[in-house]
Amino acid sequence: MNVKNSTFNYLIEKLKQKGALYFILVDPDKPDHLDKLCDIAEEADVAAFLVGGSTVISQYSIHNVIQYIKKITKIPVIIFPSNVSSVAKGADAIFFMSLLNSRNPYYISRVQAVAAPTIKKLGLEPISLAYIIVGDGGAAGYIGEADPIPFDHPELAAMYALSAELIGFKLIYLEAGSGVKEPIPPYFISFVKKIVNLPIIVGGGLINSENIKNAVKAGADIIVTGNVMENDPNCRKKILEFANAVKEGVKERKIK
Ligand code: 1GP
Repeated sequence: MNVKNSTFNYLIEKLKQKGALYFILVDPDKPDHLDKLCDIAEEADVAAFLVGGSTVISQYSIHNVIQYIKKITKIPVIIFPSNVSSVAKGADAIFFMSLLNSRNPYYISRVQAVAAPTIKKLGLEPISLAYIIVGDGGAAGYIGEADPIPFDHPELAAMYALSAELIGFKLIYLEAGSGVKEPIPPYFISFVKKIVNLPIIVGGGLINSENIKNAVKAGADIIVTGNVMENDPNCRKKILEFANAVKEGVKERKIK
């Protein structure tokens, strides 16, 4: 892969231009309304599709969803893996992620060792990502055997995020867990943002424009929504609204 043309470089360039980006997460086991999501994504300026989920059943379903998205749109597709079984061909990149606050070394470094040869063989672009689970943590926290960081201790997340930056990770993902009732509060995001220079992805429980705008205002660089689009026949309207909320959040940021 030519470094200049990498998905990571494309995202960083786009982030510089726009100030914040919007990603849509597709669970390959629940690809409802995927046609509608793909149709509207370019108009909404969605920066990437993430494909994955904590309980993904098969490599086959991931591969099918990647192929489907790529037939309809040119938006990059990034695998958001939960295990070795998520490594599939056809994506533009894969988050090569370590769950930093897991209690189990498997999710910190061992699964990465098992997956690395296949990632290399398939020619997937790895984007190193420090995954930090906070708040409820949802299924990701349970499966990943995490010690989720409570919302009243953002300094603990900042310590993990800073260590990730010093190690050389390229992105931070603050994850509240898919479908959780409470998304990451703005003060928590701001605290981490002040400490690290890496782009921060925020996801989990962001279900309306207000949540999204506030997260971006607080310093989130990339917003991810997944669950809220599933089973929603009005998902096209919602995508446009959410993409607009990301733009509004950038305009209202105090620290640019
Ligand atoms: C989950 O952060 C993502 O890994 C998205 O969460 O499904 O709650 O939008 P939602």
